[in-house]
Amino acid sequence: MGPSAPPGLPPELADLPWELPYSFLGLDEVGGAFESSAGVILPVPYESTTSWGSGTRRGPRAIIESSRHVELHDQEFDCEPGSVVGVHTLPSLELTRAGPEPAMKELGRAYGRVADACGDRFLVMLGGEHSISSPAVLAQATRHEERLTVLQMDAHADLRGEFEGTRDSHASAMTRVLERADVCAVGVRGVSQEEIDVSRASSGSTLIWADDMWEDDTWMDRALDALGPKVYLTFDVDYFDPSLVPSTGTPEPGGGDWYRTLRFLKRVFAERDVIAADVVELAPTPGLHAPDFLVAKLVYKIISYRFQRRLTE
Ligand SMILES: [Mn+2]
Repeated sequence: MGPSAPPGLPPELADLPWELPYSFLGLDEVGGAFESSAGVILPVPYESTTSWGSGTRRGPRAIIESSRHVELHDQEFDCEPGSVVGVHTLPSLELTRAGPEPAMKELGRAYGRVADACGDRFLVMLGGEHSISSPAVLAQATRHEERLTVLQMDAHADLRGEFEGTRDSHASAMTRVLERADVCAVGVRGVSQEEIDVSRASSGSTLIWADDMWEDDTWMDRALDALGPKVYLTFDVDYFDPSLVPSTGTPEPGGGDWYRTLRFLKRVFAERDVIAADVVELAPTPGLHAPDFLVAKLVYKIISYRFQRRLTE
């Protein structure tokens, strides 16, 4: 059988020009086998409380679809990180529609079981709206003795007590997390006075303003100083300038660019133990592929940086 022949196919059809498998990077049963993969993708197309633009439930599919067209070769590492480390794509988790609270409970339990099954593998959850991050962080927090730091790449602080009647909103995602972990938010440029007050009153909260990211790179040192040894990375794609990623619910002008962001992430992964990650809030725009592709490549870079030592050996 050819390397990308769909599983279960009659052998006499194996040599037909089948498309790449529907999986992250289009890896086949061999390159993306769970057993041998160091990276695992968990799609969670959950959307319930998005306040303005919607469509994040289509995010995971757009990221995976785009990732099939990303070049496996990475010139930074001069190899194919995806082939070297292996990336397995799980099926999408379909959470209950009975409301935000039962859905987040269900996700917390499911995520915990996935994390257990993954063991040392690096788990990357794809959203979906940002509220899915807190059950994942809380599940990871119970699995590590040291207090985690959440590195939150985001235009927003998400520190509201509750938003539109629910504490399980994307806008209060980090309020719940702060009870169990420290949070360093990078790229922030759209916050309420209430959120600034919450952050200032909490020793575990650090805000790195997008406004401070342009003169020089000293913000990278301040962010790294705020990170403990174990880090959970949550990446809300509205962190990026909307000229790069307009496909998101609450786009804010300013924000991260591509190379500066990669430089920072590479340092974070080199200098801290990043135990898991999520990438959320992509709301694909029909006919506009560049943002989907950027986010797919970002996820690939995140996985590559996680294993940068292995790739440069
Ligand atoms: Mn945001």
